Amino acid sequence: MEDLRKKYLDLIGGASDEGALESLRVQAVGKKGEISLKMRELGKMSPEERQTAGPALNALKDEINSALAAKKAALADAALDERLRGEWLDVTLPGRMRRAGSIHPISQVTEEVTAIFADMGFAVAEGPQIDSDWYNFDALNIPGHHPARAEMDTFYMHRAEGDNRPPHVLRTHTSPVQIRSMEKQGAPIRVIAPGRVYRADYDQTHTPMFHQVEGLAIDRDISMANLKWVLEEFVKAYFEVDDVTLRFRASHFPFTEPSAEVDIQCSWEGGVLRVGEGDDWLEILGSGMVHPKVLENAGVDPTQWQGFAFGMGIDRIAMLKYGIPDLRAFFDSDLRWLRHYGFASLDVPTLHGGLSR
Ligand code: 2U9
Repeated sequence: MEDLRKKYLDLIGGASDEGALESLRVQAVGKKGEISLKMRELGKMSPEERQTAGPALNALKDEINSALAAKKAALADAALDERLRGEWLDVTLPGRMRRAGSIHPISQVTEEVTAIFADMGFAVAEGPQIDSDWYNFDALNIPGHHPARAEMDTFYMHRAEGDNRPPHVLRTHTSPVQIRSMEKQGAPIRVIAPGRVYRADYDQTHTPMFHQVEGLAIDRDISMANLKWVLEEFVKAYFEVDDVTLRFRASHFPFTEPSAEVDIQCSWEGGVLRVGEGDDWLEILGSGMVHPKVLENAGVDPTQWQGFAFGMGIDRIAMLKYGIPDLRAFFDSDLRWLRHYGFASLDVPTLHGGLSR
């Protein structure tokens, strides 16, 4: 009996799963199990023998049943432990960051500029990026022989042999948009024309495609004084300063007379640009009174109307405001650059703390 006890307790202790335990149960205490057979043999025993063997067999049966139940519970615990180990979750891990998209700095600056001029009554005009050489050059008082045509590194559209339609170009400035606006609505007019322009040039400060915003204000008695006020208001609003001095330097453009390049007062200290303080100058735009020939070319009578025009590079003023040193950062599609300047999240950077060169 003791052999039987040891045999089954050992087997139960070594069982590796519930299936093995069930076979052992059948083998030991099942109807035809070893212990049950032994119990049947009780009938053949003498009353004395039966008196000791009976209770001993019952006790053995109970002990084996308890061992089976205990082992079953232990196996279930082990299985649960194993599952928990596999499904372990570290709730202290940082979450998976999702990168948020954001508006491109050129689009953002275009919107800023548009909003500032809208406050001063300028509507937004748009036009084709491929235009005839009339709209891009001749109407703006830049005739075929004019050096400005060569200087602008113009992209010409391909023309098939024998196609004698006038040449078309990728616009080199947004000025043709304003010629079309004047043709359409006549004077008086107050518009800005932001958009893409193209010149065959590529280095640290030039890309073959860049963005301009030009402005035009035509009325009976618009003067350079109005130009000065509008540009001062623009520079203060755009660079978020209370005061700024502008310097008008005499210049020459075929489409304006007189013409002036405009510098803004600034300081460069420790590589940081501050607009509206210091005694340095930063050239940011060109301007002038619209040439009478240009008005005439756009169907506006220059004996009745006059006004100013100006132009500036959006990419350039974006670089200055947000401290981006290389124009190519905008277009090389390397998002790390844009992220570095604060444009790859939904954060909108500001001038606080100055700008780095
Ligand atoms: C019309 C008449 C006149 C627009 C003007 C400039 C001066 C100018 C440059 C600034 C930097 C181009 O992007 S840039 O390289 N522009 O200096 N633009 S006056 O004059 C016009 C425009 C339209 C009908």
